[in-house]
Amino acid sequence: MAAPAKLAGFAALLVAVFALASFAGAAIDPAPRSSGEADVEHGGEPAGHGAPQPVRGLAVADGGLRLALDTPGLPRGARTTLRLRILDDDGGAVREFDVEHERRMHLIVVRRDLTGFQHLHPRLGADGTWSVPVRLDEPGSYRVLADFSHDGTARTLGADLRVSGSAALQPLPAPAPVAEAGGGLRVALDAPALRSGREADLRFAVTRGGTPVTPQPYLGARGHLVALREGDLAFLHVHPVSDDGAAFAVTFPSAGRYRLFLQVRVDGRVRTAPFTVEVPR
Ligand SMILES: [Cu+2]
Repeated sequence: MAAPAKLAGFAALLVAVFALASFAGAAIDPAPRSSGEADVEHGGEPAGHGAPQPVRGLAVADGGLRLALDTPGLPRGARTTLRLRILDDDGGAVREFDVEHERRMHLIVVRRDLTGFQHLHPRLGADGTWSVPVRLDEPGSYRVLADFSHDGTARTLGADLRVSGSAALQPLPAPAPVAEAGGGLRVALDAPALRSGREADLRFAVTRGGTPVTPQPYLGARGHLVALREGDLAFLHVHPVSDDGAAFAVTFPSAGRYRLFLQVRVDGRVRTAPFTVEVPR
């Protein structure tokens, strides 16, 4: 009589153990399953040369390197320090990084609903630990994207970071051709004829009070663009296509919505203009 109940209990326990293992696996699995478009072979051709990978940042480990956050979570609303390391196959911290866009590491922190975007530049300690002050005001699950180049290969590894509390997740704002960047700055986006799988030129124009503003150099250019896909926060390869830094080439790998974060420096301060774009089939 008790057998089925026992079996059911055992099954429930198994499920619980499996769920726990899966959770731990998601957090520390050194070899996560690549999915679809992220699963691009590096082969002998380093990314960043030749055909760029269409998306990056979906995997916590790739190409023999792993992103290890010091802690899986951070406290809410407090100035704290985010620490991470890039580990090699032997578990040792990588200390040699190439300079890209004037920095050896670009760190994007953004909540899963694409709010709370931050672009940070951590400092590398002698032991291979990167650290940067950060403050996360809203609870929820965040994505940490570490963008760097090692041995001539550009990589973006991603890991989840949680801030405890009940998160009021926001819907993605509707697509709009103009965004406020703060400080009275408006940025207009000209994105003609977007098609999935096709490279698009995105052109930005910054104005204040209707007058064109020329941004100051920031990270070796007049602007910096980060493009993330709604749904999985895939990190798109973006490169500037004009000397004035007002245009970027992006290939949207699939139909759907993306969030663009254009960053410009004006009056010595970096401002961020966020845009939603919808890419048709
Ligand atoms: Cu950066």
